[in-house]
Amino acid sequence: MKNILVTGGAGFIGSNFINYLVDKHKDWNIINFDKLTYAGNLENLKPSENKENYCFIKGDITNSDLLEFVFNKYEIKYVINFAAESHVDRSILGAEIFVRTNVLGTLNLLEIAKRSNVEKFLQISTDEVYGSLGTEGKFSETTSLAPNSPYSSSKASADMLALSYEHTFGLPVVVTRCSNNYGPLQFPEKLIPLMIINAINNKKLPVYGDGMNVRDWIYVLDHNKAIEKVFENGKIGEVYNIGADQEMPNIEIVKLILKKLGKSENLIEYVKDRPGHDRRYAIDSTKIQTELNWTPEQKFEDAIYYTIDWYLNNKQWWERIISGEYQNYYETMYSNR
Ligand code: NAD
Ligand code: TDX
Repeated sequence: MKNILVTGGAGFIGSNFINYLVDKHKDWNIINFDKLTYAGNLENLKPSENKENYCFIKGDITNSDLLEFVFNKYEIKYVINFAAESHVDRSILGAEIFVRTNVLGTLNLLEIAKRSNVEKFLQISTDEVYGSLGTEGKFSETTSLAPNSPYSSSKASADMLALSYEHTFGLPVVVTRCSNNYGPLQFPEKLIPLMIINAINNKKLPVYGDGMNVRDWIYVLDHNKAIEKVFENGKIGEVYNIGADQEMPNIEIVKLILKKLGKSENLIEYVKDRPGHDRRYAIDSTKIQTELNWTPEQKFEDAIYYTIDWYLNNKQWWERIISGEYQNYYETMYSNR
């Protein structure tokens, strides 16, 4: 059995990762360690919760004592670190928790992983560490880091710390940097779920600036299949970019969502731009494609429709979140334990 600590496994990408892998790799014992912030949701893990090779522990990656206990108790030899504060707009409102979780939390994990002789430490990072592009070019693994938001700065710091632990102490670290994800279970603060839910509810769709900022989109399952490849075969000390070559200006996505839902474009509202808003991201993923034989399978035009249908068919999931009821429920449940 491989005992794998998956941090942040109750969030969007982490829960999709666990639900995808728990049956596929029965010899992977998945210990999901998550603080259950506003973004963590145990309901995401319904397909996994009764599996023998899965368990959940509520905890904060900045808590050394608890992590030390978990590493010893479960004889952790592998770490996949998804845990993070992940929303750029929130980092503009308050950066401190981003530094605490994304930087100090990652450092804490690295220290304990070093002491525990971990055999692989996979740091889940983002293309935002490279900064912003003009109309031409793509980010490669050798592009200099130039993060612009408190969020991306905290993620870049975490990347650098992780790689420094490989260089200095020989901790077997690998880093992935992925583009914007979309799909089921994404928290409704991010562009695609927010726009789908507002359109369903006939509320205004707030488009920042001129709507021409470009993101490079990847379906969450394609990202997770890439992480699986890197976890199994990625070379120690290396960085792998992950992307699906699907660049889209925000406004085109918003219009596509409205069209699919049969709603009027009058719902679009151009609002004040995000401060320091990165103009364009585009990922060159040649390295993972050639070295690890990974290719994205989903086309944006198909998977966006599947995603819209998922939100249409899972209203209860997001209604509980936007009403705040769900978070209160779990806080109460855990404080009573
Ligand atoms: P998310 O916000 O949906 O989930 C984050 C999870 O981490 C939540 O379950 C939360 O409870 C948990 N968490 C937060 N602070 C914690 C702490 N101190 N200790 C333990 N758990 C904590 O985020 P996501 O979109 O699933 O992103 C997951 C990872 O992937 C992040 O590291 C993010 O930077 C990275 N990433 C995201 C995208 C994207 O498009 N969403 C793209 C590239 C990389
Ligand atoms: O209401 C909105 N209106 C709007 O125009 C929101 C929430 C976003 N936007 C724009 C800002 C961006 O140009 O849409 C684009 C996408 O925004 P987000 O969904 O907030 O994602 P982004 O800022 O690109 O960051 C995401 O991708 C990289 C994730 O949140 C990060 O965790 C990941 O690292």
